[in-house]
Amino acid sequence: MSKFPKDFLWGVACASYQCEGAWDADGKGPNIWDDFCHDPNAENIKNRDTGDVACDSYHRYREDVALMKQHNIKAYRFSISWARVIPDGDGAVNETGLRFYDNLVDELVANGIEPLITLYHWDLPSALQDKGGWLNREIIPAFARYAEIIAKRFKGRVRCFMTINEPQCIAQLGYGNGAHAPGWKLPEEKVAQVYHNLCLAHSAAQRAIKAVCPDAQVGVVPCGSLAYPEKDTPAGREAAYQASFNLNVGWSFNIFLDSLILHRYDDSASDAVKRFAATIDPKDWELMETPDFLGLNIYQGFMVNEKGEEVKRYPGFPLTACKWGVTPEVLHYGPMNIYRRYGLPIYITENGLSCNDKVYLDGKVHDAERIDFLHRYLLELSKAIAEGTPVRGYLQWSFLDNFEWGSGYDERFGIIYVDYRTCDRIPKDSAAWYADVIASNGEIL
Ligand code: GBH
Repeated sequence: MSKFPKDFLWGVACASYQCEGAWDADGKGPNIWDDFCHDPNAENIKNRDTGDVACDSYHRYREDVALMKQHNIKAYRFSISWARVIPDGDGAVNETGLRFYDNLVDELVANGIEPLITLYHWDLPSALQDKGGWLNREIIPAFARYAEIIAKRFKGRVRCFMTINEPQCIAQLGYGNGAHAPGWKLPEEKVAQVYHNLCLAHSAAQRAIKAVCPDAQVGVVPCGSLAYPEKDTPAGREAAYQASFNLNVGWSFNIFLDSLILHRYDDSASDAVKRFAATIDPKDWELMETPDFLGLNIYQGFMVNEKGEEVKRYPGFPLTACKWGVTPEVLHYGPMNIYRRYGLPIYITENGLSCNDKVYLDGKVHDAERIDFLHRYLLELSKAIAEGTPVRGYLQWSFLDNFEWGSGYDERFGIIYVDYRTCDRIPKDSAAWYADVIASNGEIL
């Protein structure tokens, strides 16, 4: 018997700024990542890399979809560049930009690949940032209008919409420590305001999409740290659950999801967050929309003992190229614990790793490390499913090597290698392996 349900959605993911290129083509407006990368006064990105060309997916999407089809991919999660569709964020629609996504969706559907749309994967139109970006509540109606425009256009062709990718990164990296665009460094209470506005924006967008497409599934895609137990005992599991939802660990899923779904910040919140929470207009809680599903981006977790204390990694612990821990257990306990807390169906919307991939003497890209990583993580995910967690799909990050934000092109997460000198694509060994996993619905694992 397969370890995965029979209609399990096997796919891949990517995001507009990271792969499209064509940064100023066909009427697209500037966005905060264009500005952040082009900033003449600061080296915000490794090697001053930019997404100007990236993988040139804007022009090569047909080739990409053909490659997906060749590899049995059933679903493609991509994001829409808001400024390509509405150059200033809340004004006129750029029909040419919208047509690019039309063509992409048609190409996917024609090839039997389900399109999953993310509305916002970090590339805010610059004109909206000039008005305060996610710190200003005026962004909420602008985001809802954008969602409505997209829903109208893709009604009947797209079943699954995701509003916001990783509110945690937007708030903490964009507005907290400034590592990501727009590069703002604000005090914690302001960052809490950003989180709150993101919850309200998700909710307004969800309502807008549902009004147009009542049958659509609308989700949101948070991230954060998740714990897994040192020992698989009841006490160990409980400790991992508690440690995963401590608001004070820095990166937490629940700083966003508790307020969105449970309408509260619990006692583990920092004083600054508590001060902000006390200022929330109680009517705001009534505006929060529970998503139909949660998209989880999960890369690594941390181990805790039965007392809930973090267990330090041993010397020489397995790491990926960008030094993230290889902790497959997080795909077992992570989704289980998120389900226990929120009770919503789950898609793993991102999981994968960067490797120091290169073209070998034989012209191929041998990424045994990626195959081993994905194999281990998928086996652990199957345990969560066996224990009753409703995981509907798994989207590997990423299909193509692409622009990895502050790390530029130094990190390669793809199952397809991209030679950035030519934008040529070379499927890595992991792509063939993943094709076999999909063809067998995970049976070969
Ligand atoms: C995602 O970000 C992005 O959505 C995607 O665009 C990006 O290319 C991809 O991942 C690869 O980086 O993991 O416990 O240390 C993930 C960014 C999420 C990394 C939170 C750090 C901190 C918690 N991050 N994470 S933990």
